[in-house]
Amino acid sequence: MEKNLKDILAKAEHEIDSALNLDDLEKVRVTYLGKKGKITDLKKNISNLPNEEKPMAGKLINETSKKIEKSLSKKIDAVNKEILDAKIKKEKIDVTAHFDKNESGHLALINQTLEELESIFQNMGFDVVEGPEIDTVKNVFDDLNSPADHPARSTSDTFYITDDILLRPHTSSMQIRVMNKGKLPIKMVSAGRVFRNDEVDATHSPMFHQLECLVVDEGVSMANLKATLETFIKEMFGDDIKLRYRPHHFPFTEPSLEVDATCPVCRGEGCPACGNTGWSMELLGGGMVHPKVLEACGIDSEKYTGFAFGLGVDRIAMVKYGLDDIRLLYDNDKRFLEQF
Ligand code: FA5
Repeated sequence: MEKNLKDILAKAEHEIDSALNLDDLEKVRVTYLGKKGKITDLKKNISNLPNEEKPMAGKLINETSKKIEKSLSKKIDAVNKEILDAKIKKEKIDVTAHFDKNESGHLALINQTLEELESIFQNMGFDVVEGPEIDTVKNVFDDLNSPADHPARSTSDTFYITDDILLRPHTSSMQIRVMNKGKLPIKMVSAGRVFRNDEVDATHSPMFHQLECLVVDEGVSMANLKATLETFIKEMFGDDIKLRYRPHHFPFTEPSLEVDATCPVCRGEGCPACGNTGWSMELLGGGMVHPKVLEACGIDSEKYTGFAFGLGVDRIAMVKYGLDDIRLLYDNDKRFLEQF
């Protein structure tokens, strides 16, 4: 019996040593300690032994069983540790490894342009004034000398909230708000969103941005308007950019004009961006403030004169960044946005 148990123990320990994984070890356990295992069989046979051999046989079988259990449990711990180590190694975070730096966003192109415009005008001594996107018919049309039958007043052009309240279709209502404060002289710009029932195309959007400029003082002339525009355009696009003035009509300025600039892509040579004209699309409308507008705001038009213009900010951004479609500014296409 003793010799048999020693052989069993030696064989079990060899199998435990050679086991590669938990499955192998389970097989060893079943072979020796399982319900039909070799040690279990021996335990069952004790009752068949002569009485005087039973105590010694029982003691030896238990000792062998305990040794196999101990070796098994030691090896199971070792295999489990190996598994854990391998897992940890695989999941280890290498803090020295190279990784792409965090992606961070930036101001939308239109906001970059608004900031640049405001900063240029601030450097020229203009106040930057904020105003509401929802305004009154009085500020948007009446006090700006717009005739009752002006097409811009119609509901097919302008978004009304009530008969008297609307989404401003231009920033010129800010002229009225500032002049009504009664503080002279005035030298201000005011930028923001405006809304029109315009069909969307490459150069038109129903929501776009304007920057309004207003100067009112004694002796303000068309020469001041031209000088301001030319200084601004050089700051924005460079020295070799010229402006083209075309006569126009606005109810709130007299005389009135529209302004284009040398195409900044080809610098006037003619290219696909400007349709080979050498000129940008229309950038702004302006003129000398109509005396009736000054009077509507309680300003003596005999003593004071003024100039005003309204700049299409989206179009300035298009020209500056060489964009051929205004929708690029609003599509939120990451491939486009990442370029700026
Ligand atoms: C006006 O809005 C006048 N209030 C401008 C003005 C101000 C004149 C002060 C005199 C004195 P106009 O509708 O032309 O004018 O618009 C001005 C500029 O806004 C245009 O030159 C153009 O650059 C831009 N613009 C007009 N409509 C759109 C549109 N749907 N989408 C994008 N930009 C537009």
